[in-house]
Amino acid sequence: MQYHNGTTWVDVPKQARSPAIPRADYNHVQFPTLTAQRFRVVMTHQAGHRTALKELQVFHAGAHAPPAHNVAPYALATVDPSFRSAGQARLTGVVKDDALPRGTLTATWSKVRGPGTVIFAQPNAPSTLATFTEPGDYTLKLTASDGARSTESTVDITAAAIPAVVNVATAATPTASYTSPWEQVAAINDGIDPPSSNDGVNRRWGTWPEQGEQWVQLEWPNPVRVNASDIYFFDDGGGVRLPASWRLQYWNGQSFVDIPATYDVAANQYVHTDFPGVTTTSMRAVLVGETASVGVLEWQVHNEPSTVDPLRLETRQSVLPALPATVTRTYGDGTHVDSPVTWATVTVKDVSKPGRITVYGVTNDIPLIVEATVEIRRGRQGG
Ligand SMILES: [Ca+2]
Ligand SMILES: [Ca+2]
Repeated sequence: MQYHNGTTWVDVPKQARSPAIPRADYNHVQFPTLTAQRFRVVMTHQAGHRTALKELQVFHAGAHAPPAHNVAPYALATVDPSFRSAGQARLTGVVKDDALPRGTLTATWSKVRGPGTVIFAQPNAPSTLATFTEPGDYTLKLTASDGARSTESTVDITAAAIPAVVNVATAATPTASYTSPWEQVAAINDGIDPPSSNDGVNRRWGTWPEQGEQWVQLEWPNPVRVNASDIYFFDDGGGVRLPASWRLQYWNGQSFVDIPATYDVAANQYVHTDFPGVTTTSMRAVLVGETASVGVLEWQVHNEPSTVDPLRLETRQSVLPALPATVTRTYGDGTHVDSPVTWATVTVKDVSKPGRITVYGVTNDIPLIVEATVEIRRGRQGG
């Protein structure tokens, strides 16, 4: 709660809240009597959400307000069960506070136990991506702090090893030549395995009533090198049928180019296609409907396995190492592709003594664990 003191907005002093932590519907705030013409409620959104207010009532209750106490923040560590990427977890934490004592609230993810290193994409965001450098059982901790008091919540995660080949489609942005208003192009790479080509449960991409040549497209923020596809066609037995023919295309930097391959057509299963590896930022599946419209329920695109050479870096005692923003992947045919990398957090304490430490990172888009050996030399800068 804030009021306008004639010059500026200031916090209403000594707010006693019931409940202390915000909840849906009724929230009661008592405070010593004050005189003002303008009151307002200042709300901080939960990460990834928005806030709405249904009703605000302000009273002169005539009663003494109870004393205001700083209540420790609320913290809940959870994972998104629908996120399926081996060796990684989508953390979906919740932190809340009574805005006392200073209106600040921080969230911090850390590892409690587990066989490997945990790389948090954003260690200070309640919702973030965690990557596990080794398979096994982990316990992660979300700490919420208001500057004076803190609360911890833990979550247990069993991590699998990161496979060399993954479905990179889920990291791409989908678009299409046309989408029926009641269908969704986001259906093509949402990671849901369809129960049949006439899926009446999950969202779908379809082009009814458009016929002829239609396409769906995947676009990646950084180049990927891929050599296989699994596509599950939509066929409702009516206006949307299997394509008469289809083909894959890739963006060569100037235009979409047909990929030579054998293109099978089948209902109620993934149709697998191997093709010569291409390095690209975008692919299209072009479907031709001769007497009906076409559609796709799910489209997977698989990368070629790649390696990243271990890095060797140097730093001085108590100076954070300059970890590179990108690393170079090498594919079997000798192709090199630069990939952005997220590094595990390195603190000044980690490099406080001369010696050697290993810092782990994970490449974005196609996850691959990267290892940097950092040699810590004696003496401070200039020493
Ligand atoms: Ca508090
Ligand atoms: Ca789907």
